[in-house]
Amino acid sequence: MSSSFLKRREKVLLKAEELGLNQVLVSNVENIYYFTGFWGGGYLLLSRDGAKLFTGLLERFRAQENSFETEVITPALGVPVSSKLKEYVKGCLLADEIPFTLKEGLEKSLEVTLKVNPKIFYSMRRVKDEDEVSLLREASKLIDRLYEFSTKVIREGVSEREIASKVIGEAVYLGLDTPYVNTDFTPIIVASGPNSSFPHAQVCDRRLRRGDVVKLDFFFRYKGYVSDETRTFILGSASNDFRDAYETVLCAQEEGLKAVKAGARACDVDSVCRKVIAEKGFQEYFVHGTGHGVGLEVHEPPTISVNQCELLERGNVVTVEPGLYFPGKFGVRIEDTVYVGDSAICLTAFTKELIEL
Ligand SMILES: [Mn+2]
Repeated sequence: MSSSFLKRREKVLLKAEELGLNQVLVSNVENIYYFTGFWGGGYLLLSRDGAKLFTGLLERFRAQENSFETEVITPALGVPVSSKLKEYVKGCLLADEIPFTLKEGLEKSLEVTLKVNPKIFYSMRRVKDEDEVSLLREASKLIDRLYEFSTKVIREGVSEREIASKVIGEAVYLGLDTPYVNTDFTPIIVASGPNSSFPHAQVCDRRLRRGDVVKLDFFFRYKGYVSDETRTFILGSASNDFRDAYETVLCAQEEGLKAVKAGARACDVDSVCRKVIAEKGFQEYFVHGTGHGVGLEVHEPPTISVNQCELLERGNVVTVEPGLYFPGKFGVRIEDTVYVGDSAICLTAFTKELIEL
C-alpha cells in the first residue's frame, strides 16, 4: 500500500507541473486519504519537498499514526488550521476544491496563483491501482456475505428497520464501514412490498408479509473503498408479474455486463440494458442510469447513463444496475460492482437466481 501513496503523489505533481504549478493543495477528505492513508479533516500540501498535512490539534497523533511519509503540522489551540497552512503556501497551486474562506484568503495573498480543478483528481481516482482493486474485491466479498446473512434474517413479520439494523450490525462486525450519502437517512436500502417500487426507498417500520418483494441495496466501505451490490428476493412464491420483471432485469443486467470492457462507450452499456427492457415493453419503468463508478465515494466517475459518451478505461470499477419500478406495486433491481478489463470482472458475486424465501 505504502508505495502506492508515493506513486499517486508523483503523478499529481507531474500533472500540476505540466500546468506550470509547483504545489498541490488537497482539501477533500477522500483525496487526502488517497494520498496519505489518513481519513479525516484538514489540508494536504504536496510539493517536491514532500507531503505536509495540516490538521487540528485533536487529530495530531491519529494523523501521525495513519498517514504515510507525511509531516503533520498542527496550529496552536484556537488558531485556525487554514492560517497555519497559509504560512507554507508559495507560488502556483493546483487544488481539488477549496472552502470559500480559504480561497479568499489565499487569493488575497499576492504571491499565490490558484487553479481549482477537481477533474484532475477524479481522473486519477477513476483508474484504480492494484491496491485499490484488492480492497474493492475484499469489500465485495464481505457484502456477498451480508446477502447470505440477510436470507436468514428475512421472514414474515420482521420489519425493514429490524433487517437493516441486523445487516448494519453484521457489516460493522465484519470490518465494514457505512459511507455517508446525504440523500439517504439510512446507510442501506431494505425495501419491502410497494416500498420496493421507490428506487431510493428509505427504511421504514413496515413489517414483511408473505408475497412481498424485498429489495436490498448494500453499499459498504472496506478500508476506505466502497462496493455496491443490490439483490431482490421474494418472501413466499413469485407471482408471474414479478417473475417476468425479475427475468427481464436479470437479462438486461447480464447483457450490460457483457458490454462492459475497456474502450466501450458508457452510453452504449446503458443502451444495451435499455434495449432488453424495451423489448419487453417496460422502458418507462427503468427510471435511472445503468451504473456509476465506485471507489472512495459511493458515486464517482465514470457514470454509465444516456448521453455519457466517455469511454470506459481499464482499471475503472463501476456498477451495472438496471431496475424496474412499478409505482405502488413493486420494484426489482440487480446490481454488481465490476472491474473493467478486456471484459467485466464481477467483484460482487452473490447468486442472481430468483430466491423465494
Ligand atoms: Mn449503485
